[in-house]
Amino acid sequence: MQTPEKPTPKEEQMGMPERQAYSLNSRKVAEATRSWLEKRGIKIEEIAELVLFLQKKYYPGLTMEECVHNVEKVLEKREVQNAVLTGIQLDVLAEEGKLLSPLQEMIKNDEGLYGVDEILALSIVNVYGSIGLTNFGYVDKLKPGVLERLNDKSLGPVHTFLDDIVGAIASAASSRIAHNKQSEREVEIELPKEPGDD
Ligand SMILES: [Ca+2]
Repeated sequence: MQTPEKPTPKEEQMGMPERQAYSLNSRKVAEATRSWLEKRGIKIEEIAELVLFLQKKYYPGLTMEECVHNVEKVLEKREVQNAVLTGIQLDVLAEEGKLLSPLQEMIKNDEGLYGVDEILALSIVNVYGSIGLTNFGYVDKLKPGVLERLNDKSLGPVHTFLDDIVGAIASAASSRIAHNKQSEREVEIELPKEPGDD
């Protein structure tokens, strides 16, 4: 709910009306994230397939269902939602020719020396710690599954930011799995608790 903010003394002096305070609607941000990924042709299952590709050699019993669940958990994070919305917005604006030159041409042509797309994606990778970084580099190099499609420039749409974002979400979900599997293992072998472990 937005509540009007009291005008500052200066505004009152100038006869300005009460302002609407900005307040963030978290649910809206989460919904917009899901809906923009979908509009840009990305299915959660495709990201989950990348996770399975990255993790199956470490956890042979890992299921697609677990991968989907971990992708969903990553997408609940605000840092992730912020990066998704920012990157997709820039892709869309570049596609429509609405950015200012020379940024317009750089993003449209996925200029090799640009690199801000990768930097933005790192804010997703870092959510579950630096172990996601290795996976991020790995998928960026191999471009398996959905990443191959996103990198095919002949198809038309601009995905300069989206390819890194999708790779980053898969990498973060992989880190989340690794962290959780480690905790499960520690419970299984009943490691003695250290003081203050609870
Ligand atoms: Ca890129």
